[in-house]
Amino acid sequence: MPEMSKMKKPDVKVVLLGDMNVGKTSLLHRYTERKFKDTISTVGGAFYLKQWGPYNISIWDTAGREQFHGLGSMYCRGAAAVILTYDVTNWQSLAELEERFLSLTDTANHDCIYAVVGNKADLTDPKAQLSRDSDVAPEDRTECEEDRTEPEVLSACPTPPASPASLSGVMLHKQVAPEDAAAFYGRILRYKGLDEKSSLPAEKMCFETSAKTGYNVDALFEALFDLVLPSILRKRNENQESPTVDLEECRGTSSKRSRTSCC
Ligand SMILES: Nc1nc2c(ncn2[C@@H]2O[C@H](COP(=O)(O)OP(=O)(O)OP(=O)(O)O)[C@@H](O)[C@H]2O)c(=O)[nH]1
Ligand SMILES: [Mg+2]
Repeated sequence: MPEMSKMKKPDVKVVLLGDMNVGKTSLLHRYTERKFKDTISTVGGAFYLKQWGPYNISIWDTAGREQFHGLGSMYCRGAAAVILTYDVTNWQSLAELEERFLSLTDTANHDCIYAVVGNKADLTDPKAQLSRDSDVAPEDRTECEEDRTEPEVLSACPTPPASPASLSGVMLHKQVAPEDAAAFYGRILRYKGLDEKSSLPAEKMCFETSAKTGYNVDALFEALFDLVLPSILRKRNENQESPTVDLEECRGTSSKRSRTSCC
């Protein structure tokens, strides 16, 4: 984890939430490092600071394991966007979002934006096996191209433990349909007491991604960053509008305060 004291202050916070093994860390690696690499189950949480134009966005990766559940609401405190992540091959991972994770977002900003993201789409959807990243790292691009054209070469590639099906070219059954994700998004809005008509629509806020191939990963993060811009600008305005401190006056006030507080 980078050392906060040496870093610029984040303007806004985006949090990845979801059950263990859905691919939260892999999504963050894919976006920030342009790579799909081996992961170990996250302990606690970690963040990455993304420079987005003149703004600094902290992206928080959280642990999905039950034992770290209590930390989730702490990580969501003050979040401008939450990415509720599930695995398209695992129905239970969507159910868990509703049962265990949604309530953790109670500490997020009142105008927090919610994205519902079905990861591992490469396992169920041939189009997600093709990378959509314009700037996938060259070593990864070779791997993706091999995926598509030379399946026999793949046995020589390192096999991520949770994705043998995609490597063998066999598609898995998709357990969560886009309509299920959209229905869940509708329930998030109701849980938050938001009016569906004046909120961002499900078609804009539900994504299917593949951290493995990069499919839709940039689109997800960039759409969210665009949507949190108003939050950033408002926060910056609030900071600018806060009155400058007159030290003399301040001294006067503090001495007055100390007098009043003195018995
Ligand atoms: N096929 C495929 N496998 C993936 C994808 N994303 C992640 N995986 C695999 O799924 C497993 C879990 O990925 P992680 O990124 O560690 O999952 P996580 O959600 O961070 O899990 P926790 O840290 O325990 O909460 C790993 O074996 C990954 O290689 C994906 O898009 N496609
Ligand atoms: Mg993780």
